[in-house]
Amino acid sequence: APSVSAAPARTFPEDFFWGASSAAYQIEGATEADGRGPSVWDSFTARGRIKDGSSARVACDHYHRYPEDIALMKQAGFSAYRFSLAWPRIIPAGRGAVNPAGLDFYDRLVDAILAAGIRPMACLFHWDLPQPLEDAGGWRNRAIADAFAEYARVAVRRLGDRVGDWFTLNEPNVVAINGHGTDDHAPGLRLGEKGVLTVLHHQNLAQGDAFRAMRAERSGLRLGTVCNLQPARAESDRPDDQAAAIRWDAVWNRVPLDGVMRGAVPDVLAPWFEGIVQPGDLDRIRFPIDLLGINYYSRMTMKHEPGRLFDAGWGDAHCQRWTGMGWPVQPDGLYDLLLEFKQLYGNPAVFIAENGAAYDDVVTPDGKVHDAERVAFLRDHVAAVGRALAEGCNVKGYLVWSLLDNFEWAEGLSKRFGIVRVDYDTLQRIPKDSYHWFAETIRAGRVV
Ligand code: GBH
Repeated sequence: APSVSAAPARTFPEDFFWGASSAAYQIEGATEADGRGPSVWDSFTARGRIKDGSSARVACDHYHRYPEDIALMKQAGFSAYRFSLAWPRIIPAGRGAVNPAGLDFYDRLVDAILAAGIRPMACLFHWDLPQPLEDAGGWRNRAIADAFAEYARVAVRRLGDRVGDWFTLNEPNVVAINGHGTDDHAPGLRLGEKGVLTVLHHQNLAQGDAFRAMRAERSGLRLGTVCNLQPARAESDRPDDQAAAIRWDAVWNRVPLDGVMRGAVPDVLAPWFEGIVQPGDLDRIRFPIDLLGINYYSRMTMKHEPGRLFDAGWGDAHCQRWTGMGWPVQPDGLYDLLLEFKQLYGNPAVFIAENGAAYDDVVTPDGKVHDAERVAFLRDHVAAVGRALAEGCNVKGYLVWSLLDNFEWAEGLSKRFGIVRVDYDTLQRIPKDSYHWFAETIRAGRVV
């Protein structure tokens, strides 16, 4: 007799896309191959700023091993993959001469992704700024907008026939704040509030120019950007803590979002923006994007703390669960953020462009990684996305950070975010339990 038991219902629609995100500098290695120029992260590393003393010189050697990595994606049933293009491979001096060998690599990569039946999503800037541009003032210099738009045009000209989804920046707030405010990311500056907002504003300008350059170069592309959004809470009801949380929310979340979505800067930051925004800038910054990538890791709990940027410091999150980065585990923050975004910005299409966690994984004697904490983290966050979908949020996909363990910026190789372990001695890939869990969830279309 035919079985009467039906499979449990899907919670995610058939066309919901699943996969992973990565960044060129974190996985490729081959930093001196085929005419690549130096980036600010090579300089930062050379200055001894990576905590475990490691470098990205080899990293996952994805530059040579991408076929194996794409096979892992295919096996897990990925329908999408977001990666970044290395500006220093494509235009080694940041502006001017194009390096054909750099473009050739992405050409091969894109063809391999497509051959695996996966949708390639390209991001133009995931932090590896060409060092010669930094020497010319980097993001502090308004003129960088021109160089970025030119780079965008070059990339789309070569790859736009096969890559339909283009993203400009990854987390401009982290570049501005960690790179130019608190000094823990390249280029390693402490510029104060005005400098941080200048760097944010110039990224917004460069992004606006790049959108228009890409649109002019080729029609029919889906254009978007990727923001790290962390809902901000005050540590207490005290008015000065509340005000600090509002200021920090404005810097962290609103400047990037209100820039592109509304062509606006938050009122609460007006005193610091004095002299930075020139006539016409806001029209250049605003752009009707097709798809917004949201990176979510946790909420922010802020308090009034004089002497810190914008007089805002990190408060006690009152959380019971923490990742190996010391970040609180707050899946409800993702649900709240998606609902708030829907309400504030009119429910445009979004996807989760990054979400994941580092833990101290252990390899068992038989070569397995039972990363139960990562499985729980991902399960809770995917479930939060499912609840937001059920509330009508326009979420199109979910990409995990990351497929592979990789070069975690200032933390070096010591922090592992992958659902696949990378043995940095042999470069062998070992799928963790979380990889198998993710594949199962993709197949079922619901959290398993
Ligand atoms: C992303 O940035 C990057 O895009 C990616 O390259 C990186 O490898 C990945 O995440 C993992 O780090 O102090 O507890 O409030 C992450 C940006 C900003 C996320 C700060 C965590 C602070 C958490 N991060 N945020 S907490």
